[in-house]
Amino acid sequence: MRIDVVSIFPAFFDVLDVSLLGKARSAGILDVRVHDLRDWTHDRHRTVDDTPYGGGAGMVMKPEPWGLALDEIAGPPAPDAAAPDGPDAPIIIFPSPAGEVFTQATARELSGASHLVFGCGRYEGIDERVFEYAKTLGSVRLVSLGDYVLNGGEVAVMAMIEAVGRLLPGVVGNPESLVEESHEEGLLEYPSYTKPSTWRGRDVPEVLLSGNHGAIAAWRHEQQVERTRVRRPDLLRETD
Ligand code: 6GU
Repeated sequence: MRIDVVSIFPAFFDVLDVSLLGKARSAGILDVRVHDLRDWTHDRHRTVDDTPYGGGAGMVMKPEPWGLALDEIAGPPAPDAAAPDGPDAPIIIFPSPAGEVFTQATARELSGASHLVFGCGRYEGIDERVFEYAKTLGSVRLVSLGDYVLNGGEVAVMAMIEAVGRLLPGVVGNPESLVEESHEEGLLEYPSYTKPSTWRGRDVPEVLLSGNHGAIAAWRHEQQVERTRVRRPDLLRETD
């Protein structure tokens, strides 16, 4: 999978070189390219923002550098109007607290694509015409991590890249661990224990030492349902 990231703080993405995703990059499973939006400016100050039309607080990211960056990374515009939806067209993702919420289902969906482009906004946002223009190059999604506000999209995009990247074949050693974890089956993960069987006066639940695989599976499922009911009742309602 190829992933392009456009940001005015490319250094945020230096940590992609470490850990599991670093290995996926060296193994050639994940080709991540991080770009500095200012490389597509042409003035002496490498300006990427300006004051908002209509007034109001803060600054808005100018459309011109974004247009040039997207042309180079995701473009050129397809002569055929249907092409942006074609199988080779990139998915262009703009992290935004005003977007659809990113879930494990979103990560699964994006992990099937061959080319993702992330456009990280800062300041009060990006000129709205950039989103419309991007639709001529690929399929566009505005995606939020949840109902709180970050200063910019970079941290959100790091989270999305990790959630998507670990689903690519060969990135996580044991594919079974992907199926059993939280959110894959609409439930939270069951509790885990390791040796010693007694620690500081606390015992590991008896059933886990029983060797009875049926009873263990049933107990784990019960724990998943109970935890989900207590911590995330909204997840249970969704599967009704
Ligand atoms: Cl994707 N961006 C920003 N700036 N804030 C957020 C977010 C994204 N998701 C939650 N908060």
